[in-house]
Amino acid sequence: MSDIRQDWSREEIEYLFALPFNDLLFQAQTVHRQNFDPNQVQVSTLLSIKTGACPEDCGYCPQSARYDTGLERERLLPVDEVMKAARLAKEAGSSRFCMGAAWRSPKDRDLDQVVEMVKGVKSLGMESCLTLGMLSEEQTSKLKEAGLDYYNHNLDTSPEFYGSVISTRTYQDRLDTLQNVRDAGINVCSGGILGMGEERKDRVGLLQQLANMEKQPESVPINMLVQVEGTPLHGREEIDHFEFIRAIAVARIMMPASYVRLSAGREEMNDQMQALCFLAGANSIFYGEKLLTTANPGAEHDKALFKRLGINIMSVSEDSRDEVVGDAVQEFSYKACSGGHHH
Ligand code: SAM
Ligand code: DTB
Ligand code: SF4
Repeated sequence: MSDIRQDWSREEIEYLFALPFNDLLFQAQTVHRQNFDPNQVQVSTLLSIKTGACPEDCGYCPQSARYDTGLERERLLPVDEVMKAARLAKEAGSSRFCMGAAWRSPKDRDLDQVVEMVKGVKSLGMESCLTLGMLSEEQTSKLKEAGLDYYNHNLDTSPEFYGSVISTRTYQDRLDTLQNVRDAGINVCSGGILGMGEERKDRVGLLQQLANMEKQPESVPINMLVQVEGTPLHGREEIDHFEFIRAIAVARIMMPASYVRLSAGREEMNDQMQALCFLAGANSIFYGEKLLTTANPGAEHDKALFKRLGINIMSVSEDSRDEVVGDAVQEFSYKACSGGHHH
């Protein structure tokens, strides 16, 4: 296993970003192999449990009430409807079910209903994940008690660029929620969005914030902005795909034991681009034809891609950080050499 460092300077991160592409990918893949089975990818399925009419003003988001994006708003879904979707996700091979709500933060009565959803998902033998906005200490302990495995709350970008994307909550608000999640003993899922018009120094700043946290997030989603008409960020210049792959590689090197998730934006990526992201150390994706409100590649397409690349989907029991390091890696190399899984 690689050493985990939490004292990354901006200069060091800039240096990684500026490496020749092949050197950077080689280094990232080397770190990746020291910590994970390189041919295994964790898959999570998303469901929007409460859609639209959000009071926040996140400039990228189709769910903000401030932007006319043509999105139909929906109330908090009933528990049985959520369970139906979770069962389908499990049948499709997903090991984690992630439920998202367009809230600034959950109200207590709503949280009780969400607690039932978490218990339901757990009863299927799946891992549970939520993203509901800001959480207090009291709320995180309630969710921990319910058995919640992961909480997603993104820093989105660098502290410097943040203010030009969101004004209704501060960077510090986000760090506070992440601290509450960490203190409650829930796994942290936190990452950001690239392609919002930020510069490389902002991508550097985001990764520095994530890697230098008191404990690195277990899961780091790297989203490529999904441009939605009506949002302020619609029409921003797209990020160069090689720069995106570089960011994945740098995240992998800086956070060697974290799952780096190739998140939103895969609809705009061809198979070769995604293959390079996996080579750069991404080892998790969202699986299923919808993210929260926008399109994602269908499960059939992803299955076909994985087959072409020789990638295996991680099962629920394998989806645990302890089992994919050390011995598991050794055992896998042996299997690979014996040709057992080759077509
Ligand atoms: N409302 C909660 C919150 O923002 O804390 C939870 C749901 S919110 C939709 C979850 C995350 O999705 C955001 O933090 C953002 O990083 C990501 N996201 C939202 N819209 C996006 C878009 N158009 N493209 C890429 N990522 C997006
Ligand atoms: C994350 O980082 N990406 C996911 C999940 N966390 C909640 C959300 C992506 C949303 C993309 C826009 C949409 O579908 O509404
Ligand atoms: Fe609301 Fe979350 Fe969208 Fe921001 S990202 S507008 S908080 S749903």
